[in-house]
Amino acid sequence: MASNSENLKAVEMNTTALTNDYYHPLEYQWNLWVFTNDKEIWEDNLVCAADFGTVEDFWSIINHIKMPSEMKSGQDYLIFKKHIQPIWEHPANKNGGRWIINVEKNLSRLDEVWLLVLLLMIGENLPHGDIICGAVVNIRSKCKIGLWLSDGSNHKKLKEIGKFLKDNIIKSHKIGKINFHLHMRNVNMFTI
Ligand code: MGP
Repeated sequence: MASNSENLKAVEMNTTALTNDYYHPLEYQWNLWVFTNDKEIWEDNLVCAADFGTVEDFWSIINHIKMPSEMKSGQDYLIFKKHIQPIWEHPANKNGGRWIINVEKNLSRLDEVWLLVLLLMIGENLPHGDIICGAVVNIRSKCKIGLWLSDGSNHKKLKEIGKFLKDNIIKSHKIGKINFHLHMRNVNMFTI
C-alpha cells in the first residue's frame, strides 16, 4: 500500500498534468481596460479591469462582461498587450495609428465583429502581430472598432493588415470601407 506521502506526490503530479493540459497559453499577455466617461480628465476614466494570457481566461472574462451592444454610449473596451497602455502617448503607440471599422450599435454585428477582431488579434492570426498593440471598441451613436498598430510609417505592413481585416471580417459582415488614421494626425491616410 502506498504511503500518504506517495499518494500526495501522485495527486500533485496529476494536478500538474491536468493544469498544463487544460490551459492554452496565448502568444502575449493582455489587459482589458474599461473607459467609463464619468470623469472630466480623459485618462481618469480608464480602468484596467482584468488581465489574461490563456484562451480559457480570455473566455471566462468575455463570458462575464457585457457585450459592446449592451454598453452605454460613451463607454469603451480596450484590449492591449500587457506592456502597452491604451493611450496615444505611450511609446508603442505614439508613432502608430489605427484601422477603423465603423459598425452600427444596435446590431448583433457589432458584438460579432468585435469578437472576431479579438480572436484574430490574440490568436496571432493577423499578419505582422509584432506591430499590433491592441483593439478598442467605442460605443457612440456611431460605434467604431479600432485596431491599433505601433508603426504608422510601414505602409506595406499596414495595408496587409487592413486587407486581412477586409477579406476575413469586413466583406462577410457587409461593412463597407475601413480607414487608417495616424494617432498624431487624426486624418484618413488609407481607405480600403
Ligand atoms: P475617442 O474616444 O477616441 O473617439 O476620442 P470619439 O469619442 O468617437 O471622438 P472622435 O474624436 O473620434 O470623433 C475622443 C476624445 O478623447 C479625443 O478627442 C481626445 O480628447 C480624447 N482621447 C481619446 N484618446 C484615445 C486619447 C488618448 O489616447 N490620449 C489622450 N490624451 N486623449 C485621448
